[in-house]
Amino acid sequence: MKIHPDDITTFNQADENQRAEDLDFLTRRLTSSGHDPDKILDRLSDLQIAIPSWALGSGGTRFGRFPIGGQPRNLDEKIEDVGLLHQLSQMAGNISLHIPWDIPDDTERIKALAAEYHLTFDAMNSNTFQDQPDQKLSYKFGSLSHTDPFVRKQAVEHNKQVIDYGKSLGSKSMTVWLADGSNHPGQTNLSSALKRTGDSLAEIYAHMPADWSLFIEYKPFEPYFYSTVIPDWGTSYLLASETGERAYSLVDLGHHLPNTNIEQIVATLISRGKLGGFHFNDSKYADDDITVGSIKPYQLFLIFMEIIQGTATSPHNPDIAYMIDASHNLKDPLLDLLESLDAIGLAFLKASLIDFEALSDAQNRNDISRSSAILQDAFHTDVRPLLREYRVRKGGVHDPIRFYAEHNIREQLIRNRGKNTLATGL
Ligand SMILES: [Mn+2]
Repeated sequence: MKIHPDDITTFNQADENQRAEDLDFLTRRLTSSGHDPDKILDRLSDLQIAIPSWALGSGGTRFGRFPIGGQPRNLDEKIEDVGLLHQLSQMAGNISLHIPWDIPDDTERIKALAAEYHLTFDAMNSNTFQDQPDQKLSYKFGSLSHTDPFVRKQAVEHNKQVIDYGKSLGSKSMTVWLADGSNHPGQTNLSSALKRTGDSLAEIYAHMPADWSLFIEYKPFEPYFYSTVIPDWGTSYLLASETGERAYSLVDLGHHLPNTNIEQIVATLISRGKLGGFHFNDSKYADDDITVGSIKPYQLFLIFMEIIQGTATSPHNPDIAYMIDASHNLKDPLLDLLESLDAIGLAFLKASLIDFEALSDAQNRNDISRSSAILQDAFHTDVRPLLREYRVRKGGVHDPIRFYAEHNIREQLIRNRGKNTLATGL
């Protein structure tokens, strides 16, 4: 669905004066403390967040699924939905495809359709965590780490095929999230499984074009509950280092045990030029995949602090590929993604306000209370006027969540697509 520019203008004009007043107040504050709001907005413009093709429908749990109407029925409609998110928020200019859930029937046509919505293809995602109906060998006991060389070969071939689809769509990277693991002590030889995984990754890496990057995602547990072959950033870093220069670690916020200091992991990986991708979500207990910033907004702010600080000082770091990796069991997925985009934008803007020079000075003097005052000052600044201004300047709406509700977008989608639709995904 494309929103008519007149509707955007009318919506934005409604409270233009109030917004101008709010922005003026914030701009004066920022300018007086040495910030250039225009520069900050330019950097926000570079922060485009990929939306994965599986996040647009209702997810479920292993206990049940409660679908909502108007879900995208095919890849065309998924692109349409990401296009809508981008048109409203101006922050979601990429789509991340999952194969085989979203195999493009005609890559040229799909590429052209995405371009119509000003979207490009971000990292491709492979799937060896479930068996497909036409699949010869099962992944029940693993894929890239499997004891049987024929299963490993099948899994490697699948990953190569995903790269080929990505090549024809203009993607430049591949994310491997490997579910392989075990449920019982003694079920697998842990070090042999890791060795086999490294060998399989090397084959996938060798298939990538020279300008591609490989992202290696880690996760401590689930779907398996005793061991996971790539459980943590250390193992991911080890594999990335051994696989090659263009292999990087990927940090998914939900893939950590409770209370892990994720911002420190981010800092460490960036310092070694090995943070390639980042998956946003939030969680209370485990990999809950809920709305970004809804539980731990301060953690998100601290992560952006490390990203801004780290990428400015680490010369070898690649552009980080950002994606929202959430699933939506109760909320309207599109609304939830808009909320997540808001949270990301706000955390980034707040972290941009940190006075890094003063912070470094305070750190060198071991002035702890000054350091924390600098962070608190940035974190508690209401930067919403700046985010609204960014969107209006770029042709989006100042408040995508309100626009979505007021224009009854879900009702329109249900009218166009039907009430009983099911999107591919989990
Ligand atoms: Mn992820």
